[in-house]
Amino acid sequence: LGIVKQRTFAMLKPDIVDKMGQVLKLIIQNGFKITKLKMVQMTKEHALEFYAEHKSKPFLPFLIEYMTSGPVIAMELLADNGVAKWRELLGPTDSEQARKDAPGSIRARFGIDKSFNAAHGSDSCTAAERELYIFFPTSRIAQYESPRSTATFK
Ligand code: DGI
Repeated sequence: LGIVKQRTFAMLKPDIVDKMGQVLKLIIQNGFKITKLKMVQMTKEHALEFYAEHKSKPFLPFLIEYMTSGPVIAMELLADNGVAKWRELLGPTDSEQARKDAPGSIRARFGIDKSFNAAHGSDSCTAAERELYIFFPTSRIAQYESPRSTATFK
């Protein structure tokens, strides 16, 4: 049923925070509105909650250590078909694969491999709501809406 404005959760992982200018420019050039943004240092508990679906994976301890190694940039992005559109701009999980299959993607350009892959994106609207709520819990009471965006949030 047509194209719908969607919000999604995006995050720049600790090792690319120093390149945030380049990445934010790319995000804006690709038609996203950045409707929320903050830099935050995740605690171990915070990271474990965020990656709860991976709790039995062998790489979880490594992932938690990486994600808590420095501050991240957490964002709410808004665009037509925003969830899928952001996953597309991100590229495949493994940055080495991304350089083969999606050379213009963020993971191809800024990531290293499947462990250090530059950025995160929600894989569904349900995941986006859960993840946005972890990073922007006050949005439930403040209902912030970007003054530049009159679109209906889905
Ligand atoms: O949704 P994605 O971030 O693309 O991928 P995911 O939900 O399957 O995995 C979450 C993160 O966990 C991913 O961004 C990087 C890390 N990861 C996933 N698979 C592997 C991995 N890390 C290592 N070291 N090995 C993996 O196979």
